[in-house]
Amino acid sequence: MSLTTNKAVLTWVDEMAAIVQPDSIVWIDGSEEQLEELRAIGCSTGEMIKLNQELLPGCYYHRSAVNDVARVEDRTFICCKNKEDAGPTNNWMDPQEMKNKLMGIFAGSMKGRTMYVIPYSMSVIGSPFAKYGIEITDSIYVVLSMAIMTRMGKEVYDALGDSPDFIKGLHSKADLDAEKRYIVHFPEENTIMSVNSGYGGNVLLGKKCFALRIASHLGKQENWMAEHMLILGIENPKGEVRYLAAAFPSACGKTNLAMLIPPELYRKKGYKVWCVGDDIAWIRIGEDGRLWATNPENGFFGVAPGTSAKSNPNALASTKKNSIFTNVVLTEDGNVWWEGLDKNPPKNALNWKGEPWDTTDGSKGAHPNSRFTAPAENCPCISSEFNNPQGVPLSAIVFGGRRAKTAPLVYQSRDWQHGVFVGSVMASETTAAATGAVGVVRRDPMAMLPFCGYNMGDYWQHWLNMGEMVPNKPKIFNVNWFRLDDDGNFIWPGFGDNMRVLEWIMARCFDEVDADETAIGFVPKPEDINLEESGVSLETLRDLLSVDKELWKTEVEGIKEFYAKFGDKLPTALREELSKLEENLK
Ligand code: OXD
Ligand code: MN
Repeated sequence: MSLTTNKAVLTWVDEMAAIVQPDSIVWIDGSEEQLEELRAIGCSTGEMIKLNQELLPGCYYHRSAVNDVARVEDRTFICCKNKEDAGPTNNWMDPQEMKNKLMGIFAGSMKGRTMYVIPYSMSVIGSPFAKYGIEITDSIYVVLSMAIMTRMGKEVYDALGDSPDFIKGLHSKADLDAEKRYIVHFPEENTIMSVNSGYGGNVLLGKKCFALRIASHLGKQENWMAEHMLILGIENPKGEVRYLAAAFPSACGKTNLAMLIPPELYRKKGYKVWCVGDDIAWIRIGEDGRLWATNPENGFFGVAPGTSAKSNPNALASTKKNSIFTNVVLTEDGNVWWEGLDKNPPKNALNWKGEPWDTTDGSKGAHPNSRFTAPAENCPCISSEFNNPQGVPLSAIVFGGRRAKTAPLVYQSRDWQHGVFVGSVMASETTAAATGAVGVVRRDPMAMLPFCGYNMGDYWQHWLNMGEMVPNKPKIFNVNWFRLDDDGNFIWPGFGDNMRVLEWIMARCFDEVDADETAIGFVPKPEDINLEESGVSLETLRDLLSVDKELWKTEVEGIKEFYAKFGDKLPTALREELSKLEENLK
């Protein structure tokens, strides 16, 4: 029975059902009874495996197909009417042509299956940030995961009322045929279609597809921002909490930073770090003229390998109940394991493919992109403001990447416009750490390269415009935890010690500390970074903060080449900033 009388919802669900032809339709209401029923069905078909409920209460296991374990950027499309609106960094196809192609693939794809209709909200239902979506899917794994990752259930229909203002998402696993796998966005129609995949990043449509690609396009029209950023609060010994949002490309430790545990010396003084979000920030202008941010998600979809009691105890604790594990090792006693969890790989376990797995053969037990899907409320350091409908006020925005030599440990932009420039040229290098060889530079502006739902040049202009609209702007910084010495070793300890840098960033935001101006922006006076009990000498810190003009001249050439792709869409302000940098390096 449908749970709504909303005509736009009913008509769209009817139309989609006529195409995919399911045997039956189930309207998801979000109740525990219904979810429990779906878990039982999922377990009976093998789609889900119930884990040891004493060790991991409420936890389940899932495997995706062997050819379907990651986001597929080459098969991800932005289909707007004009190709130029998608820009040089997105795949594009004419919307009608794409729909014709997709309809051929979706036709009859749910024959013999049940179609689930999931109502969900990104952000707290009814809050100024909230946007609603409906996802149609033939996967129980998707329903159960959406129940963790979003605010899901019939309250969404109550909030939506008669409005046609919701994001339509159609997903079918179809045959899991990699050649016919498509993740497609129609930003002008608020529609997402995903087919032939069952991997979370491609099928939990609230996440990258809606909360970043579609939402970035909405934000441009409605004067707000959807960003690939973590949000955290730093509580100082006076009990004041100051917030920052930070963007890093995938695999730069975003979840670790979001859940950072300060070094003992800071904890003793009363410092705490609170996690508001680990992946996505929606940012709006508050009535007080500041930028306010919320995490639109309700859970974490984190990479399992490398997550341990040492690297990220908060993330690990988050997975101990009501979580779903995908493509990790399944142990004999219904527990889970992955590389980097501890040094005791289990015996008689099954690897991510479901095969008996023996550590002596040298193969990995968990897929490197295996995941946990965990409720945010499980996180020991979740912010008390996580559910605040107004979000949290941002004092700082931080960009970062993985650079072997070029970028110093931290620097501050001179102003908002310069900060947008710093974000627009963000990059990571693939480093062969063992040999110290420096790899290829991949530009990933604002960490949004795979997630911006429109022309990146227009997106930068939107950032610049937002700066004009916000009287009380956050300060913009860049960090690099990954500087290498000549032998290829990391110089900065990272992890909890990154707190020392965050402390300086906040001190700058509140005019509590001075800085040195360099060609690229402001860097800390070395004595202003607290090195007590860090094992890092002042000499090493000086080195970490140094700006090598010759390397930056090479960087300028790389930026010019990258910017050239955007033609007329490159905002003049960014062209100016590049000239300024070039001038400063003379
Ligand atoms: C993610 C990503 O999965 O950025 O969050 O790839
Ligand atoms: Mn991400």
